[in-house]
Amino acid sequence: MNVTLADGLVLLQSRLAAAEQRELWLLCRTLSEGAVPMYTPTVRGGRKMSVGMLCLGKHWNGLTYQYEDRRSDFDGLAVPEIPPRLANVARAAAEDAGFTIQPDLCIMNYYSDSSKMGVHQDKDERPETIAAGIPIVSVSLGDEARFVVGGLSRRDPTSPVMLTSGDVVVMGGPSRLRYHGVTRILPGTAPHGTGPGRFNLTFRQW
Ligand code: MD6
Ligand code: FE
Repeated sequence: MNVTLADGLVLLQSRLAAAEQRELWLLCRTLSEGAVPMYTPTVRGGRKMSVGMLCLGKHWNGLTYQYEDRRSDFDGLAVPEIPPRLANVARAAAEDAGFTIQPDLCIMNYYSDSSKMGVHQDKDERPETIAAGIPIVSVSLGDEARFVVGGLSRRDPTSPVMLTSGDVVVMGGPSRLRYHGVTRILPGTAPHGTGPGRFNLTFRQW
């Protein structure tokens, strides 16, 4: 079921069937344990994030907040391509929400029981992409998460949205720069064949 939460902010509930969730979970786990593995980023200011991260297509550098072809803030390895299977999921979901995206990068984050994501705006993509309202497509797999979404000012109030495995959020148009974050993970809620923990994949057009 598609729920429009605000202009340009669409929640596609149960977008992925159970078998597809399991297939994508396995793909994420395989990628995160591959030759270019998932790692724990240290961000500007020196704090470690509580999530594991693996970028595909382009690497998001947590020290410079810029995208690059090699992980210069970690091990210098070249970034793996986005598997076409994953890019297709993002393109189709965006279309279903009334948007078009050519995803050329994906940030895969792994949440354990205690992981969180502070409230932030996603504004490190090209100014032209952001100005055009080209969306970010977010795919959730595994444990349920309490996602919070606010307005265009950090001071705006936030509302909680529970994201379960197989849900997709499309954030574009006038909602492209909304503040949002993840305040908690609900351990033990992952569907059979996914989990433990949660993968979130955000597909972006640079
Ligand atoms: C998460 N999601 O669900 C974090 N960003 O774990 C995001 O940060 C996000 O869901 C941009 C657009 C949609 C999102
Ligand atoms: Fe985000």
